Amino acid sequence: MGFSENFLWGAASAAHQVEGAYLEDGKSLNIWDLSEGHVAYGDDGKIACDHYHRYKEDVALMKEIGLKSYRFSVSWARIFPTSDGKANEKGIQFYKDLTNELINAGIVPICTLYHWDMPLWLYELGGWEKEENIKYFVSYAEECVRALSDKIEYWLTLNEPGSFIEGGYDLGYHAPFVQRSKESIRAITRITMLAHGKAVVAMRNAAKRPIKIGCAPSFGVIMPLNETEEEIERARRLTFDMDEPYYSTPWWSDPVCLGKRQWGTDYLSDEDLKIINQPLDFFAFNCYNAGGFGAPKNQSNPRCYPGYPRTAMDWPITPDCLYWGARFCYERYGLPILITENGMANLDFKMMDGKVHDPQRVDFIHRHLLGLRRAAEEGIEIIGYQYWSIMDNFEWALGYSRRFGLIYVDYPTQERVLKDSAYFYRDVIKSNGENL
Ligand code: IFM
Repeated sequence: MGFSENFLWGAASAAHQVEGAYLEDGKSLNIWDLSEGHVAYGDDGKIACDHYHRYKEDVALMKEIGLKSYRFSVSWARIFPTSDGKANEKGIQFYKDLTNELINAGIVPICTLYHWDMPLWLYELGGWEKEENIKYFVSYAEECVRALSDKIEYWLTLNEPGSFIEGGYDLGYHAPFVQRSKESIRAITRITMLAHGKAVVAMRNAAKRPIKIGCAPSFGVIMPLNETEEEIERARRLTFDMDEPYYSTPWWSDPVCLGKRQWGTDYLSDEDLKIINQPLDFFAFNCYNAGGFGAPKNQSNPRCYPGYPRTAMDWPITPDCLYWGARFCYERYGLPILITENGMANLDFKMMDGKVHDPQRVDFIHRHLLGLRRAAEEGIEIIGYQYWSIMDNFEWALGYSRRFGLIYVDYPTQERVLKDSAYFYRDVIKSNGENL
């Protein structure tokens, strides 16, 4: 048995990376709208892929690729442009329209609530650094679910909490571009975990019908160097190792999914854990490669040699990461697996024949899906795979200089061109992965 019958073959995006329309229909500024001086080439997300205006054309392209699902995020500042608690009808309408368009095209919507674009007003009130602000996330989650749960079954609370805390508050290269002490980072971690837990409860209460909820942390699995039991156990242990606690998989997922306190006993109380550890319907994760290439700590790495295959992000290509990631997470968390992001940046351009040939991405997708299919064949319950990204977009601090899309975007004209990988993915979807 390979991929399940209703496997959610999809692709993903995030509001700030594709929408543009940064001040339209009542939207207010978010923390990434003030990225001047922090983004390569002075790029910003004001227009991005203009998806806000072109969503119909984009959904038609998704249909052409044969997507069964599409993961997008809601722009919080479109729904609540100020702190006054009044939802912006025009903002909500956009997501209703997008959802209807998807459903009419036979595409299952998967909605992420927070993909890094905090409203500026909330940041000015202390953002994730103030516990009393949790209520704003809860109201926002409730509002989205009330408005959209008749059509949307799959929900994700936070995208890659490890990345936005590390990038935004520790290293400072992502919005809000600040650097805080380790003590503050612990407080922010606790507050975002509580926000997740409280939102899950509120979402289930607000839903018009039963909904499925997960969270989308990033995951750096450690892969075994061979498949002996001993080596597999070593990799499993290192994957969930607490020696390097910050932003590792269990740092987030053990409290959230197991109700277990990690790296220190002081900052999550028993009461906190009860709030944080809400039942989830699936374990989602974003995975681009294996952390440390699977090498034992402090040892030279046989997998890391000069000229090792890498993407245009300089990230190593480690296709078995999806197999080991799905396997280890399924064993540990016991929930069906949803891959919410996996993909590669490539040096794509439109060629003389007017097409975008991206053999590296075709090969990347092919190899990663073979690993995922192996996991499915071994009985791991996997409900879907979302390629990152549906289209080239605003890659945060790197601006438009990195292209991850299945669809090429020519930014000056906003022309879209399906890349070879989109046609390859279409055939994979058509055969439910049997052609791999
Ligand atoms: O573009 C990002 C996305 O927003 C979050 N996950 C990683 C992607 C590639 O860097």
